[in-house]
Amino acid sequence: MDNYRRAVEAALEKLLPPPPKGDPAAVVAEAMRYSLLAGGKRVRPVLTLAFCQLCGGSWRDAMPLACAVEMVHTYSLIHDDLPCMDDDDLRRGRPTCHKVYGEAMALLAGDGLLTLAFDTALCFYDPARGAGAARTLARLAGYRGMVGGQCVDLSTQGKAADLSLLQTMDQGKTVALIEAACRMGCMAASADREALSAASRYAQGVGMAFQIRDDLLDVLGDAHKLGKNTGMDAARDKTNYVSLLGLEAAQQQVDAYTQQAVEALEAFEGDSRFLREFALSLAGREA
Ligand code: GRG
Repeated sequence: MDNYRRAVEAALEKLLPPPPKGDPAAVVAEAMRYSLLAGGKRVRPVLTLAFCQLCGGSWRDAMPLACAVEMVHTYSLIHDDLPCMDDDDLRRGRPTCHKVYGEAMALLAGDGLLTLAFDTALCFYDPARGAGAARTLARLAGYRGMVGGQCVDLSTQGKAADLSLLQTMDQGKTVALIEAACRMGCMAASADREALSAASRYAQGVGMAFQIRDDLLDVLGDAHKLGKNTGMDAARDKTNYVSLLGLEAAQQQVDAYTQQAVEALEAFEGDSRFLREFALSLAGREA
């Protein structure tokens, strides 16, 4: 885990170096770096690297695809924190991008990261595989994936939502990008269809568990450890798994989805111990 994370940090720094003096895009580049290099758990890029390794590739080869997913994720966090969305002032343990650079620049920093993500994915050493992976990322991050989930989220604010609507929202907002991360790792290793669909099943389990654990941490978590404010769903009158099911049943759902992810790994011949442990550790995460 530490190896993967360290390598991701180094690769991101290289892909988005400090702007040279006099660069007309210096402010937006600094705002992009401010959010991208602020830490974060790097869950999505680690999944890309680990799936590449599991499918018989060398994880280092998947690095551009891993970085592309993290760039899309960071753009979504910057935009999600804007006053027109969730209006948050703390992210990754720092003031949010718009608090430091202003709303217009934060919007552009998100746009800059989203487009840099595709530039990066398309620089994969095998152009056909790079294009295929970029398409997967576009589809799952787009209006039928993460963007669509965010629309459902906005529409539920202040209104009652049932379990089925919550699932639709979380499939888009959270699972879709995690699925992109897992599938892109398989694609980097030229894995077959069976592997891709098992990676999607793993992502469904881990993604739903990750989101429900996030709902639990919003109630039980420590804002300092999380690097973001807690109690936000209740303050915004948003329905989530905890408000619908209660704490205990919500954690049971986390464990059930995690088990589903672990079972999906049986389809792979390679050594899946890392991805198994990763899923289990996310189910009990504190941050
Ligand atoms: C603005 C298009 C657009 C989408 C926003 C990602 C997102 C959709 C909203 C952020 C809020 C949220 C709770 C999303 C669900 C996914 C999630 C739990 C994101 C936080 O991811 P972590 O915990 O964050 O991996 P770090 O900072 O560790 O990378």
